[in-house]
Amino acid sequence: MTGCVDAVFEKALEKGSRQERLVRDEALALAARITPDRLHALGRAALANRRRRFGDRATFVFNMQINPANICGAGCTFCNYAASKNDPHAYVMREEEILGKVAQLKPTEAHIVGGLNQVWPYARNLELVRQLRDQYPDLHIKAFTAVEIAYFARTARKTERQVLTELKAAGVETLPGGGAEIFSERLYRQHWKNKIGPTEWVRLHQMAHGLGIHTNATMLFGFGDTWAERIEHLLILREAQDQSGGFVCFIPLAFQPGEGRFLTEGPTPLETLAMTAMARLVLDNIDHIKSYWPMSGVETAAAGLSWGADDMDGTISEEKIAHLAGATTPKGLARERMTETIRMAGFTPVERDGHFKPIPKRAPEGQRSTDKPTNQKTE
Ligand code: V47
Ligand code: SF4
Repeated sequence: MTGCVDAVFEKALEKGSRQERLVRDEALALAARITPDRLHALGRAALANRRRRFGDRATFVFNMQINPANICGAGCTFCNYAASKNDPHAYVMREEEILGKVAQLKPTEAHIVGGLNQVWPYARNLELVRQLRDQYPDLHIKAFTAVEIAYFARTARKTERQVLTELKAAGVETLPGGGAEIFSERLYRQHWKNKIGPTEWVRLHQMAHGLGIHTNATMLFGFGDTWAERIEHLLILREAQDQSGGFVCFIPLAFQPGEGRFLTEGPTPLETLAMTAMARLVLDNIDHIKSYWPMSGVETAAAGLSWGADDMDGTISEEKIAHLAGATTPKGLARERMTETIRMAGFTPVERDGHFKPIPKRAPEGQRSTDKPTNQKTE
């Protein structure tokens, strides 16, 4: 029996390293048994696959996360970010504060998500997007999870299609991948039953793709999920992508246990690396895999580049979701620290825009006399 599983595992690695599609049994065989030898083999196959696609380049974006308010009553068991109105860690940002931070940082991308609340209802969020677009025509606005889109539609008495269309017209270019959690009805009932579940999440992303809005996809793991459920998530996503084609990037999110909750530990670094490698091998039709450092840790995220990831997300500036759940990583990384981290991992750092396109290297301050585009290559 073991020999048979090993043969399927070997075949899966061979096909995966060549960017060929794994059949279901091969995908499941990747996670059938975790041993040191298998872990190394997974990493090697995923590295070969990402090298075929990206060589030794690893991208990052100069971005900031904007979370207008953390008030939310959905009660997802894993979330430490959400607060009730009177909680000590509840906060509500004002428009001027948000616009001021953008003016100060001038990021390439703004990643905007918040809680489900009426302090920042749909109309206010829509207006924020309009103002950002108006003041920063080049800013890439990646905003609102499928969970928020569903909530906006319900509370503003509009269809989800209307909400997506209006947001796009106002300036939203892509949707982030949050709220997917893990595509398991078992875990949905246990952990986030007050918001949309897997089927609705996929439906809304496919609706966005139909409207020309590209999206990301996440998977939360390490909070009581099984390896089989993780692989199932990847297979569902792969099938959805075959149908609608608008997923740009997949981001595995390592669970942060926070304090006094149902688990005391999140996934180990090796588990996170194995998950990254499996995503690279199974998701043959999604180009980018992110190593998300606020949740995995900077070193594990950098190692993830050798386990199939090609992107480190961004400099972020002020991460809140992982940090309110006890993450000990920095809240943001300076550009220099990001490029240094990528170099230390053996890759060539490339700064990108919100669509994963390399952007020309900026000349240092004081040397921008011409301000004209140059033919200078990115690293
Ligand atoms: O949906 C909540 C997760 C997500 C915890 O699209 C937690 O580029 C770990 O989706 N431990 C929001 N995870 C973050 C997100 C994201 C992040 C970076 C980039 C992109 C992108 C998307 O964070 C939520 C939920 O799944 N989350 N609590 C926790 N304790
Ligand atoms: Fe609210 Fe999102 Fe936290 Fe769930 S994960 S409680 S929807 S902020």
